Amino acid sequence: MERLNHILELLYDRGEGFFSLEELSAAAGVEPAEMNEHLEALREKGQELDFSPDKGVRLVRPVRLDPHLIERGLETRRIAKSVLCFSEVDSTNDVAFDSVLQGGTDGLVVLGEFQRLGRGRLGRRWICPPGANILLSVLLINSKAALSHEALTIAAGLAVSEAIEDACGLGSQLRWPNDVLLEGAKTAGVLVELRNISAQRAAVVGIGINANASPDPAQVDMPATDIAEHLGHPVERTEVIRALLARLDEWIVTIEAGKLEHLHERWVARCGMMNQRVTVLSGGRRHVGRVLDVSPLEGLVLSCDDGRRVYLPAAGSTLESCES
Ligand code: BT5
Repeated sequence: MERLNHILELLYDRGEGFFSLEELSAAAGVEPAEMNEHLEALREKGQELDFSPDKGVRLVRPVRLDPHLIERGLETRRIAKSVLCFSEVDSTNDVAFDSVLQGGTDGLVVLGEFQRLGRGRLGRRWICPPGANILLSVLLINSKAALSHEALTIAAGLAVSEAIEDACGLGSQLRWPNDVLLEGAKTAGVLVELRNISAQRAAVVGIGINANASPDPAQVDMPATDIAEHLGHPVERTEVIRALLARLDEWIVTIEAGKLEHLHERWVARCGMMNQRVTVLSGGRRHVGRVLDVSPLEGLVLSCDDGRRVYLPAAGSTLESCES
């Protein structure tokens, strides 16, 4: 396995370039006669290989998600010590919760190439074609109470926005409570769920990012886009995921230490909603007013048209409109 990971790493790091079979064998410390067997094993793991009679072999980009390529050299403190990649699941959030009873450890990262029953918030669906995008869940168990639904939701959105900038150089905006937008169209969404499982408090941070494909406009109720559309070329999901895990890890450690001011500041700086007039449906009531703030503890702070000041939690709230 170690040898196979090494070969995968060599091919991945060469990008669009080819390796002759001799050069690859020498770099990996493998007999040339054995190389075909290893390449076949990589194919069985789902990687697509491109063979050229004169140039040799290379990986077809973007590559299939692989735990080794995601984990290697990642310097996180709390999350991503263990990464699992599945071809098909109902929902990565469910896999993360189910793992608690099967010894799944704190910080476990679950990735899926396809979700049969991907979900959004409040019973909505998350739509995603197979093999193109990022469907990721992080399991957090036995956290201190500070790791609240509210703080995790905004931290995850911010981490996605930062990761898109780190890995792709694109600036994105945040729309409370859980959307990341590129030029006003939804590119990513966050679904945080909390459950008690055999006396353990488990939180799962679910994140869907449209990396290389957008949903059919007829299937969504607001404009959607993907990173590749804005870059003008396909995006290597592995790089976005690595940047996301590094950023999310930082924010989780920060909020667990109770340092929420920084999160607040950075979130607000990327959110175009401050002072805007909005309509929010929350807990069955419709609130119309001007946005005063977004608090990592109390949610959206709204100065309502009827003079009331309300605090609307991320869970159970939907932004219906925002007028600039
Ligand atoms: C969200 O819900 O935006 C949270 C999405 C979380 C998805 C991740 S994927 C990994 C993990 N496992 C899961 O099962 N879920 C999480 P919400 O704010 O309710 O937005 C849902 C709405 O966004 C839908 O009703 C559609 O209108 C729209 N939508 C669905 N799929 C979309 C996509 N791929 N891109 C943009 N918009 C989409």
